[in-house]
Amino acid sequence: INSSICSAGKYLKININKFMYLINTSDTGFKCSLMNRIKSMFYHAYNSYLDNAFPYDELRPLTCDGQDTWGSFSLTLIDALDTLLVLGNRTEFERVASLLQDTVDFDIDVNASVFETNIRVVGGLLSAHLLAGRAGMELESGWPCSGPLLRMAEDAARKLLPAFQTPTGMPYGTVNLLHGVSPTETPVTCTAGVGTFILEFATLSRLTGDATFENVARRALRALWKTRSDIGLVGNHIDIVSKKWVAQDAGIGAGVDSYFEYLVKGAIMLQDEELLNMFLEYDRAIQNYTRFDDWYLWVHMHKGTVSMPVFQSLEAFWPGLQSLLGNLDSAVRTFQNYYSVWRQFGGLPEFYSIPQGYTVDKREGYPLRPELIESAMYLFRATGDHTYLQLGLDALESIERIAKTPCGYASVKDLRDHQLDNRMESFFLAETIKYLYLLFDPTHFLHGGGTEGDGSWEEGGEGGQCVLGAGGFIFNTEAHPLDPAALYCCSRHTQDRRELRDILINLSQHDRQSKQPTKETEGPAPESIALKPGEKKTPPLLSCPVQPFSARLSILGQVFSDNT
Ligand code: DMJ
Repeated sequence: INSSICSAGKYLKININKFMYLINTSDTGFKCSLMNRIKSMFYHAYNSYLDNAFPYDELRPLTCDGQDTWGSFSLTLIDALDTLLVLGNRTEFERVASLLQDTVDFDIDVNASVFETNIRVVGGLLSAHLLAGRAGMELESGWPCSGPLLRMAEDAARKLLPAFQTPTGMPYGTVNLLHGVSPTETPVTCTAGVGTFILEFATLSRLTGDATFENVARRALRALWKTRSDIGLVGNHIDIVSKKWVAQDAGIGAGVDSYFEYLVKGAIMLQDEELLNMFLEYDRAIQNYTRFDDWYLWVHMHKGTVSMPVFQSLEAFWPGLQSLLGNLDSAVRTFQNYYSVWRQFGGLPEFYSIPQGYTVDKREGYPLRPELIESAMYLFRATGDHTYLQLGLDALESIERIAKTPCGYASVKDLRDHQLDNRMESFFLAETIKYLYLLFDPTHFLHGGGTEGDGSWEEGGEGGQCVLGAGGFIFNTEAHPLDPAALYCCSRHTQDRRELRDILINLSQHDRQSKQPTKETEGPAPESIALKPGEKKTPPLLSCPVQPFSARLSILGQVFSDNT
């Protein structure tokens, strides 16, 4: 990866012009130095976390120490793991993958956010598991349908399952990892906290063959869908037991954002029309009631009247999502609005009052969020327009200038005077830096379409190869890439195992029957196999017609030992 960025002539020839145009320089080393600056940014924060904060969840960049925030599972290290590979550091990726296996324990008496644990921990481990082949790690037989990081992800996700045991199927927001949901737990969950599971949970189910995870995520999504208002909108917080909307502001930002993101990405990853149709119906209402001059406001979910004419920095993922759906014109215009706010402040304030054109009281901070850079990455990929690279440069400069401390990068408390907070959220390494790097590296394997064998997985038998990465990657909402091809391969693998189980059951039943003589075996000749009128044909036990039985034996070699 390093060499493709900095020295491969073929690659530079394609991309130099874009950068000449952008930075007005003929120095081909500039691109290399830009990539290296992003890497330096990563390692400044990452090394500082390891030196001063590990095994705590987060680094405190002003006091140079650590703290537990979202749990007690070295969150920053889990969240940053796949970024190491994205930046090309295979050895550190491998070291940290095994360090985490040795040190992280989810059997702990900690109240954890179901949402955050899913997107950061389950998502981070799943993506690292899926990238382990590409990292050149030794893989256990059966990978990607099994492996130590997958087992860790499953372990973490199982701890979240008690939260879904509710009358509606919509989950509680918090769960104790040891004891389950507290009897005093509030039933009020934000919309994103109900609808942001399908990517990770379907991945888990399809890799492991245990449908439980996907089923609970789908049940929650369907329950939420039924609660939409007559005008087709959802609010911000819902009582997951009574299904009453507690906060009735409808919008695309905080509390809701990743619900919409997961309907779209879930539809793409799982080729699922039900999810896409849900999103499209929401989108009609969103465009109708909340969009004004390509800004998106907050409105009352039942009446459609404006409740908050505010832009929130979390909403900046939206143009990227629109570009995934092909709505480029609208995405570009909305991005321009948001980028104008970035230019005004050198970052995105958490809230921005659209009528006043200024920050909102107590919401002037910029905690180094990724969303605008994320959208820039998608839009640059879709359009090739250098505006998006310019945003990347602005972000790099701004973060270096405002947020860098001797010990890492600090959340900006107030964009007006650049006061800092003693916090570096794990998404800075998981998302912000990853998207920045990917923005400037359009040929990176994560941009999809790669069939270059690296990391491919031999399915075995006569079925041919299963090439990972062949269908591109879907990023979860914490920027952890998931590989749809792996889901497909492992679903087939599970199907094969089920078929084998059926064969074994059938054989053993047949064996028992043939040892106990019955009337049929002693009696008249068997009946004709022709169907009687009105009779339906039962499907054969083996419904996969192409492979000869000998090939099936070799696919399932662990189970049969061929002694002949
Ligand atoms: C991340 O944890 C995720 O992107 C989430 O969906 C929203 N907030 C942060 C980043 O801003």
